[in-house]
Amino acid sequence: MSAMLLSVLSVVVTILVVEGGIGRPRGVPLSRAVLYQPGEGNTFKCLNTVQEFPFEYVNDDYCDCDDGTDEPGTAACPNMKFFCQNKGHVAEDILSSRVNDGYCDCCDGSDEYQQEKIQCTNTCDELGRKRREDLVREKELRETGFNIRKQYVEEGLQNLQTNKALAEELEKSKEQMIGEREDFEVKKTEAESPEKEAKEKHEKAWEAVKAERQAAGDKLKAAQAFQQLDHNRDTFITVDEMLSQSCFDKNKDGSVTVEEIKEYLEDQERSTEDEFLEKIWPNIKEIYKAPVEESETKGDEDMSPPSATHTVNPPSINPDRKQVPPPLEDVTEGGSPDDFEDDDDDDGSEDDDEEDDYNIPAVEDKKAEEEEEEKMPDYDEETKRLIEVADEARRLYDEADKKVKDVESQISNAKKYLEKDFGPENEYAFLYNKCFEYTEREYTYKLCPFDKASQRPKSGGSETNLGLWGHWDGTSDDGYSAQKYEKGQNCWNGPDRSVKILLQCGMENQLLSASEPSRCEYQFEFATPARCTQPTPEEYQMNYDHDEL
Ligand code: MAN
Repeated sequence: MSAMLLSVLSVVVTILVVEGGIGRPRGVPLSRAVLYQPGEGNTFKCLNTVQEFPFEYVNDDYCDCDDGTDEPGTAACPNMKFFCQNKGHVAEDILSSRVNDGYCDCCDGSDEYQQEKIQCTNTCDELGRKRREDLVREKELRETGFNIRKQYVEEGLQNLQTNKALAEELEKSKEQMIGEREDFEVKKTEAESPEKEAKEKHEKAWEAVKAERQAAGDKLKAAQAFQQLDHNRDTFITVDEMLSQSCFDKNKDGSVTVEEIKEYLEDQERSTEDEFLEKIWPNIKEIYKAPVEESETKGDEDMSPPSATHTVNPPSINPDRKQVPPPLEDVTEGGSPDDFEDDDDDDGSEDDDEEDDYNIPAVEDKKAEEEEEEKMPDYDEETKRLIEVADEARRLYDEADKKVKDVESQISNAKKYLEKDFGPENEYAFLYNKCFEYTEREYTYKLCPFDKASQRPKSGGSETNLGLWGHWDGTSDDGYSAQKYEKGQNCWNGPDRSVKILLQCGMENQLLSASEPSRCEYQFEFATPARCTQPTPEEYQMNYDHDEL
């Protein structure tokens, strides 16, 4: 260091702050003042090296010590700290490069002591006052929150015990209910067996009646067909008579040939009625079309009566008339023919039938009647009684089964509750089964703690699942400071949606914010009294004159 510089500095620089009886150079906190006392021969020993300089070198604006400790109050040594006492507010260390840089960094302005550059106003009292007010508010908030948290802890514990006891109790009643259900099941089986037997008997009888009716109907059709084909009424059906019926054009070449007819006629020239019914009708019944039907299909313009060669309708038979055979007598073993009595007024009156042909409502009535005929008749009284008994047994069984299922679901809910980690003192249990919403510009976000998180567009539309409860996700020393909801709806070309919830102390449970820092990875801020810890006196001591940092 030059002699001239030394002489200037010896006058100007080593400004000592004197406090509590111990002097200390500028920029040194009280706690380190003792390290800056002049040594033997008025020297300064660098704090981390063996170097030793005259004490005037301290804060002479020239970096002498390799560790920079000789310049606590200037910007001469790089990367050092300057201590602002900030009396009235909070003391702090600033980077030494900010000393005398023309900006006021310390609220007491102590970093800008070369007043020719800038004159700083001391704002520490004002800032300190504001901070004290903030701290008072924060302390109150924490105290209030903490008191609420205490209630949550109590309730959490109670709920835990209640659920435990409930689960045990429900398990017991479940056993009993299962026993009851078994009893009802036996009774049900006992009641269903005779019911099934009786119903089957009835249904079998009905099937037999239907089969019989069908056979009778078929026979009737065959007889009608015979009469329709026997144009000359000589009681035979001949190849010629059949040739005029286009339905027998087997190869569909547009003309009916003798060969085709003979195939149907079993290689005969003609057939008697008996033979027709037994052998020929089975050959043609699928393709046979009554002449009257053929003429009907030609269209409405053809209203003339069918020609004698083509269609001969025996007056005694109405082709539309479905003949219902008389009630069957004891068609199956144990059958109850009475059940199947036909209500049809089957007196064979031709007048009535002919009237029906030209009377549309009557045709509709007939249709309804036919539909009715297709329906199985009611069960007999005894079967009905057995069904009633079985219905009652089924009802009782279903009721018992529902009770078991209900109790199982209650047990599962209680267990789900017991398995959840609601915090070190169950203080978060209070939030279970509750949901909270937050609406921002585009979406309404919803959080149901320990269950799920979701997002709904404000403009309408369906809810998007952002994730299901996953785990606590705080820091290693404060694991309960955050939660993670994961495996939400997959993001197109991205991850499954997930949410991190940052918890903070608040007097109320409230979803404070929701954001999407990365696509489909959301972050919520949630305030809850459950997160409030008790304020300690140290945290809120209002002595701001301390200079420890
Ligand atoms: C939806 C929302 C958004 C998300 C996109 C991703 O619009 O879930 O939050 O970023 O999908 O495509």
